[in-house]
Amino acid sequence: MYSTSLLSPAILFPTNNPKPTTKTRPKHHQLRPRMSLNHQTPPPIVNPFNSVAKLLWGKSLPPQLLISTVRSTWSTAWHLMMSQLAPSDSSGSYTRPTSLFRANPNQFPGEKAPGPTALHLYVGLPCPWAHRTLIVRALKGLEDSIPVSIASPGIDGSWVFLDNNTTSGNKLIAGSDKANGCKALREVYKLRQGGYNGRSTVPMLWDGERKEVVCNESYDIIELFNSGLNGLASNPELDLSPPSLRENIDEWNRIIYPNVNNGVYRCGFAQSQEAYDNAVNELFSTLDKIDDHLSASRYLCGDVLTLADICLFTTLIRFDLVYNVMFKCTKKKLIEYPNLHGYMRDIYQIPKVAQTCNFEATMDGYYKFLFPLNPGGIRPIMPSGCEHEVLSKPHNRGSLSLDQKNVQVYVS
Ligand SMILES: N[C@@H](CCC(=O)N[C@@H](CS)C(=O)NCC(=O)O)C(=O)O
Repeated sequence: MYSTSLLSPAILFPTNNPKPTTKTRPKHHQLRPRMSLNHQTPPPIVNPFNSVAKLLWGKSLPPQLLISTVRSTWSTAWHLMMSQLAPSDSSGSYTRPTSLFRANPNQFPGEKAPGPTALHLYVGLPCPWAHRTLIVRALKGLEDSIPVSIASPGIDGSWVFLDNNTTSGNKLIAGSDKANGCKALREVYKLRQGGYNGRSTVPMLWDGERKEVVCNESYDIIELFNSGLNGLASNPELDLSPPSLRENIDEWNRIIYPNVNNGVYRCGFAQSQEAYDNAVNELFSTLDKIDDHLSASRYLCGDVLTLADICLFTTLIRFDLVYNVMFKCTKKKLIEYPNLHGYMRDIYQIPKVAQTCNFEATMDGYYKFLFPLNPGGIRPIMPSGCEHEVLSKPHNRGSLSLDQKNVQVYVS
């Protein structure tokens, strides 16, 4: 929509390199055998902006008026695009839209229980909220009963499906809509009775029998997967939200959701310095506290992995990969937190969890498709600390468990 070439360094800093002549050509070029009598040196690529810039202001910087005009045009365009991408309040703080379709773990009692494959899960791999549902689905052994379609970000940032149906071992990759054959997620939302014209977000749980959106709120979906569909699960004994810990889990969620899960978005989507300062300070003071807590506790609620850990994990695993750089969560890298990093590796190494992580898709999703935050679309190199090999290193957190067990997750 907006040409970023207006701001390209070529315009701001036009180069004045002499065109190569026969004299300046490197020797190996002169000696290259001629392939054809008609062979001609290809004409140098002329950037018309460079020529105009050279004509207008030569070697100096563009006139101040031009810079300030481009700057205020870009800033207006940026605010306009951000207001669509990330609605904010009057202070410039990001306010996440609420999800419209809610569910509860008792949604499908007795006779209402869906048959296998009546439910279908829609996700996108970069999305931390969708990632929660993939992990709980895997740990509960719901993969066969609840198939998944994986969307990828389209050019306008909305979720679309790809034609290909290739697989990559047991690694999850984006593909087509296996339930409804739609080209875009918004078309699936519209299939429901009464249609829909709100935001088409992932994760989304679809009921193929009723042709209805069951839920598009990640926490509701993971609660439902944890305890509301045990008849379909191959690992029904696993309880990631046992009644004895429920209060403790809620307490952690009340801290983690605003300051960490949504906190990184509050940093990245802030539209004023004040909004960013508040968000970033709250984020890092919360991470400091959690790191401290994890020095003596294997998981957030003690020795048992819970839904609160899954929710924290999907933000932590993206931290150094994207949030640290792109969302300006720069005070520290996650790898600098010894307890948090070990804790993240501990969860990453639980069987089936690593397969739900696709780092390339995650980096692409943020750096290439959140246009207003990275207009050049350049994807930085993967930080070495985020490689699978590093995440697979021993975490030694078993010693923090009272019973010294490895982990109380039994994967079928
Ligand atoms: N509160 C929702 C948030 C979901 C959400 O924001 N998903 C993003 C991807 S990370 C999305 O699909 N955005 C598309 C849009 O807003 O149009 C949840 O936890 O499920």
